[in-house]
Amino acid sequence: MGLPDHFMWGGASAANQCEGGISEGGRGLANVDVCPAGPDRRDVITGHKKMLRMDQEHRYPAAEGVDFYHRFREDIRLMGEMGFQVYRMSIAWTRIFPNGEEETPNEEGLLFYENVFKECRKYHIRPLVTISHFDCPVHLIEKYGGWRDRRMIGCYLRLCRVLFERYGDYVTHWLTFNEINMILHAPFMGAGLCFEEGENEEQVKYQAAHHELVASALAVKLAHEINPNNQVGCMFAAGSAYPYSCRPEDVWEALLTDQENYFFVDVQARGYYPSYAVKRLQRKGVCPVMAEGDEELLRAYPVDFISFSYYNSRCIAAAEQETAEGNLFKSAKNPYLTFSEWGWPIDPLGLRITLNEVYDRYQKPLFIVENGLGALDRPDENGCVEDDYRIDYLREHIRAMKAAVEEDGVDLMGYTSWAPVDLISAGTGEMKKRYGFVYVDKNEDGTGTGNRTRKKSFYWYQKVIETNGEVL
Ligand code: BGP
Repeated sequence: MGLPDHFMWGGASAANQCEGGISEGGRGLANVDVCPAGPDRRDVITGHKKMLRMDQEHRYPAAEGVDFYHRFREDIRLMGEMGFQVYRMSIAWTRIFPNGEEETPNEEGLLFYENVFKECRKYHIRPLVTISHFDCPVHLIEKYGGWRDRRMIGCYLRLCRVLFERYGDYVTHWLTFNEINMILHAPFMGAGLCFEEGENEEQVKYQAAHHELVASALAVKLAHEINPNNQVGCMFAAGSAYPYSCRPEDVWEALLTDQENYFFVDVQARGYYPSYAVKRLQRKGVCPVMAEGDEELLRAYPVDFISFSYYNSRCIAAAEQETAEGNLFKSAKNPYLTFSEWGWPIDPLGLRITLNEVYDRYQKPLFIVENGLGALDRPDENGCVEDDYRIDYLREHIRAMKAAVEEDGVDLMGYTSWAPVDLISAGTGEMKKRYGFVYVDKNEDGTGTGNRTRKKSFYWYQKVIETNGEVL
């Protein structure tokens, strides 16, 4: 019993939420840079408010992030101290191709990530690289309208080729798109989509999704061609949909919600559009236009493994119910659960349920690449953060994960919690919604020293890793 020896422990972050330095090193402007903090954020990330430049009235938290761009050595040293075996991170596309379609990549950007990988190597930390974590050059949004245009596939593959060729010595594990199903809920973040008045949004989203799915399959092909040791995974925002009651109508609605999310993985892992999706897209008149050969490509290059984020389960009712928040979208309030300070359900058993469901469905190795608690941390007079609430959350989720592996036989490659060092929230743009084992002295208005301090959970997680999950 116990987790396998090769199980990988670590943490996960995203370039736009931690790096900052957006006008350094020749970097170009990206969609995530122009997502402001505050009340307009929601409309911007959903594509309903077009804002492709920064203005004076808003604050743009990605501009500074938590300064990983300058402090990565310190941050990776802290990860090393916790015993990380894997660090999931993402590449800022515009550091490599500032406008997305230059002939040659930007050497300064390439060097930055090379240095990051070298630093990881010092501590025997293996990078797991998300090629696009809510990331799209603004130039490509202006020119092509983001992923609604098929030409995005070529731009993305140009990035992939450079990454696979340049970093072959450092990286063998890749994820094509972060939370690919979020294109339905945050289409500007997920695909650089801004909607025009009166257009059929669903059609645009599924067309863009199709392009990302083809790009993902072609990335798998390319990764394997360049280095047969490369392993490429998909990544989706998971969390099983529970029926609000045993009323068949509730069960049916829950099934539809699950299918909406599994659709993406069905294509990436099984290699074809599932029949339920074909029928539904046809009925709604929103079938994506496919090019000749797309279906063959999808079939020929499924992913090697499946990764996902899990923060909460969802609860679905056919009739109107009180709602609860959750990772980027709301669902009915589950009366049996407690909730985080941001109103997200807390459901550790839901992780075991999700792991079983996903493994049953695909029979491919899984990787939990995000899980954690966004909470307000209050340092005491000595600057210490006693984050027992975070430890409790993680402990229960890791227990549930272990049960799925040890008792249910789920094949799980590893676990990377979100996020080792505090960073900017994707959903709200807030700094005060913290996930880290390491506290960053930075306030909501951007003030603070940026200094890093170990929280109580830092030492707890260190022990968890040291004992391969035996001491929780
Ligand atoms: C996922 C994203 C992450 C991350 C996380 C937590 O959707 O992949 O980028 O931020 O959720 O969400 P939030 O930052 O909104 O609390």
